[in-house]
Amino acid sequence: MASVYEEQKKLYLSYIQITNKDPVLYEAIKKEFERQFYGIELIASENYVSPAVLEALGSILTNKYSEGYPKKRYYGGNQYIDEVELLAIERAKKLFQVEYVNVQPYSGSPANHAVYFALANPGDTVMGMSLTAGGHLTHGYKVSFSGKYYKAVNYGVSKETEMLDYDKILELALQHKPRLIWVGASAYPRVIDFAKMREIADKVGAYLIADIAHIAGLIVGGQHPSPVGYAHVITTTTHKTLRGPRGGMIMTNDKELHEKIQKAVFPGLQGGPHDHVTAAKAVAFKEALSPKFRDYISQIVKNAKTMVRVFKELGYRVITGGSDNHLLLLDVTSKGVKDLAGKRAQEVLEYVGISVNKNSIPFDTRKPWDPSGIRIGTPAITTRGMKEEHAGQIAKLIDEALRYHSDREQLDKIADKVRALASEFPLFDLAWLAE
Ligand code: DSN
Repeated sequence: MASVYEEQKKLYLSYIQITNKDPVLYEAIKKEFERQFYGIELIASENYVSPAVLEALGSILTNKYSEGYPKKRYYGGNQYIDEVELLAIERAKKLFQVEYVNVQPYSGSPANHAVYFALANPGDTVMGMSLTAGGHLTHGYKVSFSGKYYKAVNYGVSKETEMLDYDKILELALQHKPRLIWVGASAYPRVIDFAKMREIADKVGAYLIADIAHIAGLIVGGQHPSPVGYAHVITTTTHKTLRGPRGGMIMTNDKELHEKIQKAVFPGLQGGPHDHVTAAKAVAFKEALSPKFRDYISQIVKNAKTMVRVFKELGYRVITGGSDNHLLLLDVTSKGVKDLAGKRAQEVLEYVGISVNKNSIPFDTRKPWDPSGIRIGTPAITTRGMKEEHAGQIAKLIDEALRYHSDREQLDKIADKVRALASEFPLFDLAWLAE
């Protein structure tokens, strides 16, 4: 019987056979396939798309220019592109239970940029979670456009609980009276209280913008409360827990805000939408509407909780003491292994075939290029079919690799174990094709 690897490789090579005419590119893609197949992917923002999403991304829809919106385009020949975009919009509306959706943003940062462009003027005060506490660059970080063109005030987490401190956020909001308040994070393992954030926004007359890029899949899968009804505007990417193509999206229930956002996306910031990506978004939304997706999302959370438990048993400090979602933050310095912090941990784990990213922890005393922590996410391993027992095994492999980080012989043995575990799980869930 063919191994999982052989079956998957055959399938994948059939996708990329056309690039075989360009051997240099073909080899690079093939090697990346092998890295993905034999490796264990724990970067919390990454995932594996279905073959149907890949097909849509590779479709002839990439050939078309379609500036404008359905039924109101600048160029001719858009009758079928309109069908594709309307399908994506309808499915997104159903999935998130919202009234208005713009599916054209190229990714999360452009989506957020469009919200600033629509609802604030340069120089306005805006508030968002600080990058070091787990926020995103576009929520007002100093090197991003959001920190350069706007007066950004950052909120963080409580020193005791390492969780969002809503009293402090209110205090800051009352003091600075921001026009926009961003809520959402890239490295926050706990539930976000959107209702509380809306109360704060209302007290100062600010727009509340929820950036749900990381937790969009959890929201539609029933594992995190929705910001709908609380946030004035919601932005997301479509490629993280939502498991679609790289892309962005903006949602609202307010017609007036929607009209401003439409103008901000096009012609304000973008040109022609990427119609092949819009099609792939439509595919991903259909998949996310299926009952199977709810099971997938609930397994993501179970896997993250299992890892938390095992790491704690192994003596690590887990930031906030746990996880309610798809990720956890580990203080790798907490075991006291000599010469080990986030940077070395990321490198050594990469050596054994496990991908994570180094990450600052709240109130980190170390620099961002070599912080104290790593961020670990379970969306990708769960797509491959891994369950609690495998999540536990992976946590133990991580611990071994960190403890033996200077012992090449031991690391090679761990790398073999990682490869053996990964090889049992397909990258392509062929069951999606049958549905
Ligand atoms: N780069 C993404 C992440 O890893 O969370 C955020 O945009």
